[in-house]
Amino acid sequence: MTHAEDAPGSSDLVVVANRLPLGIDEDGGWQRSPGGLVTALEPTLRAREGAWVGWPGRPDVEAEPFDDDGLAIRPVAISADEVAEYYEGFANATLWPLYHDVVVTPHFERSWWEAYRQVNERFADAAARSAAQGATVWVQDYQLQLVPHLLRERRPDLHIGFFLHIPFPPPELFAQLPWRDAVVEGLLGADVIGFQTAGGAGNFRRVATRLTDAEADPGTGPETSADHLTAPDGRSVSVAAYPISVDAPQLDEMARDPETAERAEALRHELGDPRTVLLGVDRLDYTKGIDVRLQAFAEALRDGKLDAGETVLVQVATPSRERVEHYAEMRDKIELSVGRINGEYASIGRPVIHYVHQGVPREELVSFYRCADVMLVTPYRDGMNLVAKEYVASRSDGGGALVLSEFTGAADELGDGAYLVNPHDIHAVGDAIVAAASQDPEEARRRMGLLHAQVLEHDVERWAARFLEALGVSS
Ligand code: ADQ
Repeated sequence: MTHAEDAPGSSDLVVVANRLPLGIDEDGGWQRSPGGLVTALEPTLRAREGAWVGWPGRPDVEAEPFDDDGLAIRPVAISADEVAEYYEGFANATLWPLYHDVVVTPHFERSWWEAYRQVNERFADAAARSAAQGATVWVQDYQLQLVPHLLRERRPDLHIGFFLHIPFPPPELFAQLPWRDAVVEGLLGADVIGFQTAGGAGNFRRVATRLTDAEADPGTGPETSADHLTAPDGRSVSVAAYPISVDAPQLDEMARDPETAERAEALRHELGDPRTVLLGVDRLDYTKGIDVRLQAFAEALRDGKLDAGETVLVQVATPSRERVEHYAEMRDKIELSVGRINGEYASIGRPVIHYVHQGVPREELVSFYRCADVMLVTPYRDGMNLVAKEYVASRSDGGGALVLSEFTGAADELGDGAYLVNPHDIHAVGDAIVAAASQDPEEARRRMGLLHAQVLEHDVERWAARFLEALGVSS
């Protein structure tokens, strides 16, 4: 890593995201934090002298811009108060619950909104300084919804894209937001606005045409299906679904490694060689429906549909947003349920639920996927859900089964091979788990074959290429 020699304003492609692809650790050193987004965008960014604008992940750090192997890193500083108000407050206690069907009650606080606006201004300034004349800027996610408009005010020459990783709610829920007009205006600053699903894109079109003077383009269909809007300032804005995915070829390769199969077998042995292994992998978030699957599992044991001596549920939950009130409460509830169910159905040395409140390294995660007979993905609402796609990408062996909530974005693409469930219908979730655990091997292979092929063809690289193409960047 060397300090940037480039003057600001030289990048032809700029990604703006809440977090940088590198984070500052406790000792002040830079650490890579590789995620799907980074993997998908890095080659294109490096090929185009790209820049990444984002927060290094620690409050009150004023880091200098630098060049990381051809990628310009442009850190944005966020103070401890702003972390509390912009990030934990407005992003994660206002927008997150509001956009996830109000699963918990959103808090509306004017001071949080002010902080959100201020931090969005700072990101827009940093993006404006990084982008070359006529460059393309791709803004990511709900933390930065005001950036497209703020950036257009500063730099009308830019091509601006925005992608929302979480659901966009229907107008009836979005209307609760006291600052709804400003958020819609913020998003309409983009040339291309991407959503995970056609449903999210339709919701946004309805919101935009109801709350602003934006109009659905005549000739491209009714307001819910037209893929272009005319913004109040007369610009044409494309609004469409770009379902995100995973690095499927890499997962497929990792899963085919004989060491993965060995580790999967060892895991099963460590679990007591049960007949059926059920698996949940999530950030510990109240939208993920971890409570749903625990309850459905407990009911199936109670009703004798699953045998406690032959079935084990492994729940791996990554710690998440622990300073946000609803998260701490939910963690307590889940841990109470795990204790109760084990108290009821486990025997000494043989728990029925193995609960881990930790992140797991990627290789280990793939071994878990290979070990699981049934993957449980039961969110109340989820933009996409990458765990579902990672699981099926890892099952080139044709084994396993996916129980999938119909309220995930992934259900739009994986509905044919998965056991789709309504997470509000606990009884139906239990029945789906039982059906998936006892499926006929031939039928199982047919279903998994469909799922695996779908995700291998529609991987994250294709997602990024499609979005950038819509913005006029060819890969
Ligand atoms: P998330 O809400 O974080 O993402 P998800 O799509 O499931 O949800 O991605 C979670 C990622 O974290 C996966 O890659 C998974 O492997 C990893 N992970 C989870 N628990 C883990 C553990 N214990 N150990 C290691 N890794 C773990 C948001 C939206 C989603 C959308 C994504 C991408 O909420 O709907 O799919 O962005 O757009």
